[in-house]
Amino acid sequence: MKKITLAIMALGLITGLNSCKESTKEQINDITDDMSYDDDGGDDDGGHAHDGDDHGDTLMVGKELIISMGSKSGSDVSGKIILTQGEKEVNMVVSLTGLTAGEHAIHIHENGDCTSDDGKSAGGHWNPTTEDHGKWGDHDHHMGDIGNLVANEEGGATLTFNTDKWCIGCDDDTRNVLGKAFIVHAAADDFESQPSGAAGARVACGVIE
Ligand SMILES: [Cu+2]
Repeated sequence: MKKITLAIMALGLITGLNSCKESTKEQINDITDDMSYDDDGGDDDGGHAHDGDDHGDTLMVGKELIISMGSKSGSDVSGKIILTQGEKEVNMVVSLTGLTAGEHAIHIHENGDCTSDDGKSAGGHWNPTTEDHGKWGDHDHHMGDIGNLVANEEGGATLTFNTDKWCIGCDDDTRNVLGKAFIVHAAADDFESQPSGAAGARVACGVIE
């Protein structure tokens, strides 16, 4: 954990002045440890909060969305996802119940539409940069390729995820998650099968609004 944090901080220092792209971090099933990933802290006090970035718009820092996840495909899954816009990153906290034990893919899909019983009204993966499906952080992945969460024996799952590749309501369509939908699947994402990781039925859906 320490090495990872240091590596991320070093990377942030190297790339921080001209790009925010590489500081994405991921945590699985580990909410309380969130602060250890904060690459804003410590020695990074150069004050380049917004003046150095090239995103071309103002982020709505502090904006919070609480997305209610509804069951799909006859599942018992329910819960919520909280999105918060930070100064650089969007923070996502997922809490779900009613899952089968084990791994389940979670993605952002392109349509903010959860009306169909099978969740397919949400369309395919949100992929504004037209890359192949893959694992977050690898060379190719969709902007909606969050990954897998793990449900315990009681069917509960939590996930915390932070990224500066998203924004809530900014003008950049390749980053703005508003109007899309979260989908949780019956099975795990294999990070290889195209176009969506062979993750099976859609067991929960929630519109990001
Ligand atoms: Cu999906």
